[in-house]
Amino acid sequence: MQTLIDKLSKKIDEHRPRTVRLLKEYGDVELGKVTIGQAIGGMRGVKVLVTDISYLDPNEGIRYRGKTLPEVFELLPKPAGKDYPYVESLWFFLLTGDVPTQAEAEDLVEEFKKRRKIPQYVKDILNAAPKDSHPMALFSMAVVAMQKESKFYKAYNEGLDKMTAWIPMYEDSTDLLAKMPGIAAYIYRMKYKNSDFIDDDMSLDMGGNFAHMMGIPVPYDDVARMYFITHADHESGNVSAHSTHLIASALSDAYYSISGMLNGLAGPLHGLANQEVLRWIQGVREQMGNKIPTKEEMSKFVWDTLNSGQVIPGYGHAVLRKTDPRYTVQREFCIKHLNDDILFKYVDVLYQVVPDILREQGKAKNPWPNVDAQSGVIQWFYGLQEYDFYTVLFGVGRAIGTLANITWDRALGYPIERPKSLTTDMVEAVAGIK
Ligand code: HAX
Repeated sequence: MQTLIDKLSKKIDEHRPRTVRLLKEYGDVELGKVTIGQAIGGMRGVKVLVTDISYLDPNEGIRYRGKTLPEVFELLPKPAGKDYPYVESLWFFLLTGDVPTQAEAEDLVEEFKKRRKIPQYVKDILNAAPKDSHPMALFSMAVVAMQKESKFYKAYNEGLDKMTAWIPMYEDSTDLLAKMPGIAAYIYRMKYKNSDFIDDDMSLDMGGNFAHMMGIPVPYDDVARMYFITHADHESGNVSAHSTHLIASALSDAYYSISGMLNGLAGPLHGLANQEVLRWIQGVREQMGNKIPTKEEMSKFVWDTLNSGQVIPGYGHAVLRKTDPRYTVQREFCIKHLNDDILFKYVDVLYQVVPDILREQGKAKNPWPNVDAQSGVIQWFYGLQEYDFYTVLFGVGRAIGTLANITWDRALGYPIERPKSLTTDMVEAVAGIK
């Protein structure tokens, strides 16, 4: 673990002068302009965030620290005999940009184990929640309940030093990340398995222990590793990443920030889309009486959905303009492991018809599938069929990237966020209407 914090410290020292120089000497250089369309239209494409942890190219898709997802899967150390890397090793990679050695990854796995015990009061709070609370509301509640553990908050109250503020942020982030899979599994067993909880197995890494605590057998451990890594980061402007960054910019700690991140992720246009995809496919399946629809039959379902004013969940994207590589890695997983699965066949027929239909409809700028179109089917196949839980899985994954980002935010001293708003009168005046 010392290796990671030492390495990170060195990286931060090397990086800081670049940010300082850009601010001091080039602070007035324009990165772009802002149109009225962007101000009213959700700030699409406005370049106002700086991060080195991931970059989303509209035509290529996501790269973490310059690497594509298949490269990340290939490069990061794996547990013996497993196909997918230690999730813990992604934490090391996203923070430092360096691929950890097998020994460094395994050290980190041990460090995470020391931090993953869930406080009893969190379990008590979850147990006391209404039985029909959404799992995302429970997850957010559990995370914010742990705010009292914050080392950053404590350091702030003792007089925070700007140069070292990233250290307690890093500590909180590691503590929280280590606990999130266990909390997720607790929520799952409480809500859907009659509170028949399964104890932590200290011999297992994050992915392995998560599968164990969920009560889902091998190879679900590899599914969990693949899923958490695939969902970890998508640069900084999406709702979950931006909420985390925005909240942390007020010097709120990691617990407040990640609870807010989960609230944003819970929206149906963002992370909840994976649940919506499954709900929608199940509706089609019921109507088809389990028969795999022809392309014509599926097209009719898609048009009916569009004509009723709904979006096709799992399709479209605010930035991407091609098939999401996160969809592709999961599709390849499905072709290898669940090629005969009926729901995968539904997803496959959808892939054949939806892009053409969305193009014909002419509204969506991107007719291609995103990450959420495929992920629920994999979970369903391995027995996790309570689809309103799916966004919780996304939340565990997304915490990795967003926590790495807010650790760097503190390291680089990013200030409180405060864009400017105008009134409609003012915008009309700029437009020359008034
Ligand atoms: N089905 C039907 N219509 C769609 C569509 C879809 N999948 N995607 C976009 N459109 C529509 C929009 O609703 C919008 O219509 P209006 O002009 O009537 O408002 C129009 O096409 C233009 O939208 P856009 O510029 O292409 O897309 P946005 O940047 O505004 O929105 C979304 C991006 C992802 C929210 C959008 O594509 C969508 O609603 N997709 C379905 C929900 C979904 O899959 N969300 C998950 C996205 C990935 C993610 O964040 N995961 O967490």
